[in-house]
Amino acid sequence: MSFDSYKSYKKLNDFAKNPIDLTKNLDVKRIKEFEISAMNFKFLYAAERVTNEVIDELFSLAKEAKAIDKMKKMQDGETVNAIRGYESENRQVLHTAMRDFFEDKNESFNAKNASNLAYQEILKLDSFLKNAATKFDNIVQIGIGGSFLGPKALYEALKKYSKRNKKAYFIANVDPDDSFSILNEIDLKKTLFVTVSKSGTTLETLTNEEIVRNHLKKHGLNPKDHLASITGKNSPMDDPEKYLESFYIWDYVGGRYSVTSMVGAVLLAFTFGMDNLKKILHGASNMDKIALKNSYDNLPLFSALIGIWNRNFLNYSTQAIIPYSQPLLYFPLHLQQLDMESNGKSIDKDGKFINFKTGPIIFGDAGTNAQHSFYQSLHQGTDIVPIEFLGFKNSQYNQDIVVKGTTSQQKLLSNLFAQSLAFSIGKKDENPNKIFLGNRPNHILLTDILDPYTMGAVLSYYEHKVAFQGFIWNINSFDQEGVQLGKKLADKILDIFSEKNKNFELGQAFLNHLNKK
Ligand code: G6Q
Repeated sequence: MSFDSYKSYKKLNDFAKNPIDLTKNLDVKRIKEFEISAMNFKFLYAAERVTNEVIDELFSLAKEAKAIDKMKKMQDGETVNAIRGYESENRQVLHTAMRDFFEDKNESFNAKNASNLAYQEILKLDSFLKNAATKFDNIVQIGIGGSFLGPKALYEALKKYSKRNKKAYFIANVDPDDSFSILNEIDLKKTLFVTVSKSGTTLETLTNEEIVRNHLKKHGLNPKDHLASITGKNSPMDDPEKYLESFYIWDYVGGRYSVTSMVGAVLLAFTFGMDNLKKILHGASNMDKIALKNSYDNLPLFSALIGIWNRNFLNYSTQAIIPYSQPLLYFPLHLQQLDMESNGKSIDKDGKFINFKTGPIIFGDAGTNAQHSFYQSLHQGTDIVPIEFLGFKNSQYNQDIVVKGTTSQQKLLSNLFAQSLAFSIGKKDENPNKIFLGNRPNHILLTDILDPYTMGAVLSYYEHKVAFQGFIWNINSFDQEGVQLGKKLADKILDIFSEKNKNFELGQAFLNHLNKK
């Protein structure tokens, strides 16, 4: 059944004609009541344009769409990455199996899973790092898209937890300035390179690996002693002649969902240690379990429903994600891929074009910095942009000073809360230039501190939020034909560069610009 033919769809549309006016109704009582919590998180949604009736109806919508059943089927390994009746990837979606090693509260790995393929890779990584950690100080991950953005975001987020002298770098873009800026900086003798490509065929990644191999040789080093690969079993990169070790991923782990597989695990364990990797996996796994709960404290489902309310009923086309946390600077970029590549779709799971909106445009930056750039538009622009704020009660380094009566951490959080209120309540003024209309919806995901466990949980929260929205819209959130097209087009135009196909007139027209004086 289509999303827009659910009974709740009609009711929600009626509610949306007259949503609650936050400029009049946001008070202390509402702030206290409009909160759910799970694990170590609070989700504060008083500043969203919802009432209890709207929330109840959104949950009815989720029920009609069988959202939790679908989540369970996904985690149980049903083939949910498919379009019925058409050629499609036709795969299971099992990123949750990459971290399903824990009993609820027990941090140690569960031995009964010892036959699990993912678990075997963890053991392989453990023994590989015992040796690699003594030889290398740096790790350079060569990979792009899903093989880059998530691991980069988590590395930056958790740098504070780095082992002494261990540093990570990333080469993603085929722009030679990306690779050489790093190669010129690092001590090659002390560097482990890991090439990450699930397909083992991505142009940018293979080119950058060649640059690295060439550079190592030029400096008298044997590439084989410095390179490992993370790839699909039997891919062109699964080759013991060329790599110290190959770690495996499987086609049931999508690129943008692969951070907790070996795609992220090798670099994160190298820099932060196996213990911290396990904490990341544990946090993610516990959030996976929350996503199966049939109750309002199913955090990812709640967030997905708020997103659907804003997107489909209040008709907002964008979504800003603003962590008030400098270490999370790169996280919105990962979320942009996760959300937009998963839910930027126009057909349903039966291949029919749909008549409603799907995934919004996602963007973000760290607060308070964002306040000094695009917030102007968010406060007074003609488009309303719903915002998800992330806040942490404590800073990571636990170093701070009191200036004019408050710590920097207090200043950071006060700004977050003040902005949330300003967006929703607005401000009246005689001067039209100083009027803030308010009713700009937002919510806050609040927790204690950005540590490895919490980071894993936040990562999983977003993975499931995106999946829930896809389940409710009945679209396939797990393929990416739009990205595949780019890969094919690049190959075609490269044929012109290599002069195999001089007749490709349009491409040639572009290339002519290179030769013009
Ligand atoms: C992610 C996408 C895409 C992919 C890259 C790299 O979900 O499919 O971003 O991760 O194109 O692909 P490889 O890992 O195969 O090199």
